[in-house]
Amino acid sequence: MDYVTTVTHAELVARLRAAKRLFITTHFKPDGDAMGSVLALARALRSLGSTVDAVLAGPVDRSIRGLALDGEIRFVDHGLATPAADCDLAVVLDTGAWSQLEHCRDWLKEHALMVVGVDHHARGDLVAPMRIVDRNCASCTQVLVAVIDELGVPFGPSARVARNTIAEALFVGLATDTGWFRFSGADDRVFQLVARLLTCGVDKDGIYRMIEQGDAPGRPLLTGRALNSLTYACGGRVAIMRLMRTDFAETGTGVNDLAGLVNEPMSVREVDMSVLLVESDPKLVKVSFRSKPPAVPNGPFVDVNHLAANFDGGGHVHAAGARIEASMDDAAHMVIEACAAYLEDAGSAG
Ligand SMILES: [Mn+2]
Repeated sequence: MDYVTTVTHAELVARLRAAKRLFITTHFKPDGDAMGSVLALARALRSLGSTVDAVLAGPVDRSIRGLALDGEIRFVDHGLATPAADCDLAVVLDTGAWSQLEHCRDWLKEHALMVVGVDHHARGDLVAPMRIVDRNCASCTQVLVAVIDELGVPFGPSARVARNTIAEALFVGLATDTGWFRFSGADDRVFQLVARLLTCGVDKDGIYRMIEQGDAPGRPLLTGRALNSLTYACGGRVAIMRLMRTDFAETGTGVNDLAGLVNEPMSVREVDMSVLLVESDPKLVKVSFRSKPPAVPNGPFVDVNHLAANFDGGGHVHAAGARIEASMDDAAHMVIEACAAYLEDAGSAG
């Protein structure tokens, strides 16, 4: 079966309304959209009187942790995070991939009829038999807008700036998944939604400062290490950076300090895509792929979702990730080979 919508908004909302004790989660290592999605739906359902266990699993960047008020989110850094025994509905947001849901995968498989999903990714597994998937949305929070509207919950107060609202959570997902409205997914509908959210009192300047200007002191040092490792492949079209475990140790940083670092070489004119290789252990490398949108409307671009699939990874056309079980040198070699093969195919096809 394809990874597509299986229910109407009304049907999904009927399930949400009927539930008394909900479990809401998202992909391991949540980003701004995952966090914003969980927060937005949890706030909406709590405002209707439901009990919500909102769970984020794995490392969460410190820049977005501050979006949640005390007690709003259950952060589970390691191990399992499953619903309580009396849970009557589980909601999975911003992913449909079993590989990203290890913290509750077994529970979800055993209770499939109690699982609903909302997502905007192109690919996914059948985690949630009842799901809304809209790959034309720039963020999962954008998909949730119609769901929360159907629930009848207002996004926030109008005519005054307010923090910790549904509008703020929706805005964060939209802003972070579009690179603050620069990526190709930021179309006219996105800007119309932004206008609506600003009308609901979203403090965009305060959120920008919190999310984008909240780095730890070690982050510029880690960026320096990454840039120092920069090499180019495929005639300069592919930028590749490497970070070893020692780079984190010596700069006092961790995987929570990596947000956006892969984009650094995108400022170079010739670069079409950027790759960041991070040594996780001596035989495991985590890879982030990013690509630029076309230089001209409908022009060619690198589909990194397709590239990442070479390594059992995936994501979006301009942002994807994968894990390679190999040493850093071997992983780098494999990635360069895959990029070269892809660009050669694309060149001959075009
Ligand atoms: Mn997303």
